[in-house]
Amino acid sequence: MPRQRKPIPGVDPKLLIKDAAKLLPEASRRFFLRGAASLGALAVLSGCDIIDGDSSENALRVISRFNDRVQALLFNPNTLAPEYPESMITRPFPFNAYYREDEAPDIDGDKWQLEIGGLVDNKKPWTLPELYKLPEVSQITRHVCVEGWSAIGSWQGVRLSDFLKVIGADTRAKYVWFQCAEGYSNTIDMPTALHPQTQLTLKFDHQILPRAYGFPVKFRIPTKLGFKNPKYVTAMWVQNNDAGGYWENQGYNWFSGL
Ligand SMILES: Nc1nc2c(c(=O)[nH]1)N[C@H]1C(S)=C(S)[C@@H](COP(=O)(O)O)O[C@H]1N2
Ligand SMILES: [Mo]
Repeated sequence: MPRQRKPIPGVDPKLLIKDAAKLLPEASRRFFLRGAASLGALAVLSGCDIIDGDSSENALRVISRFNDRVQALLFNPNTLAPEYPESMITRPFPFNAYYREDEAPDIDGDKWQLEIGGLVDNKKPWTLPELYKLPEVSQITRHVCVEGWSAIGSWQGVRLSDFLKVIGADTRAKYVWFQCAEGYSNTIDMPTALHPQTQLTLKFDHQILPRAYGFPVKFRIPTKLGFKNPKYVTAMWVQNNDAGGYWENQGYNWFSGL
């Protein structure tokens, strides 16, 4: 069961909506921001008026549901999410999950392995020391959560497109599916998996990923909403069927991003 959240003090709904709008496809984003990023503009975009005046969470739900098919068509695999200077990193970076922080998976990194399955040549599982040896990339990007907050974080790890090459993944497959230690899961489309900023993440702010943010491995997908960024990942499958995910199965749209 998802937790009930209180409105977050100090979150400016207008700014949050602007951040979320950056995840919309180019054309609708322009329209949206021209309309002063207002809830009114959202109501027009979504063609409905379920939005109550000051609930940014509802607004984000609408963005999340906003016409899956149109989003998929407009997704530009070369559009980069904005990157920020170190001085803008949100500290402390928020923890979020469908449970409390002290209930987060506490994984033994020595025993953990990343299981690989589906349409790949090499299904050998990966240990942490093996993953730490792969070439590292870094990003400082904004994470936008449908529950009504956004924050800028710093993540390091392996570019997912490089990792898919290393394991001999068939990148003609349609989806990549992630399974997490506590039962969370989600699916992304292959163009998103191959996006240059999509990252198999091993570190936060150049330190080994803390438990709160997904130790030992999360996937950072800055072109997508927060719930498409799985933490505590235990398995990755390359496949042609859409396995959905935790939030997707509760009515959030599947695409949720650029
Ligand atoms: N395994 C797992 N991954 C998850 C979640 C979760 O509950 N379990 N929550 C998602 C949501 S809704 C958000 S906003 C981000 C929060 O990541 P953070 O704790 O690093 O801020 O993780 C996403 N990935
Ligand atoms: Mo989220």
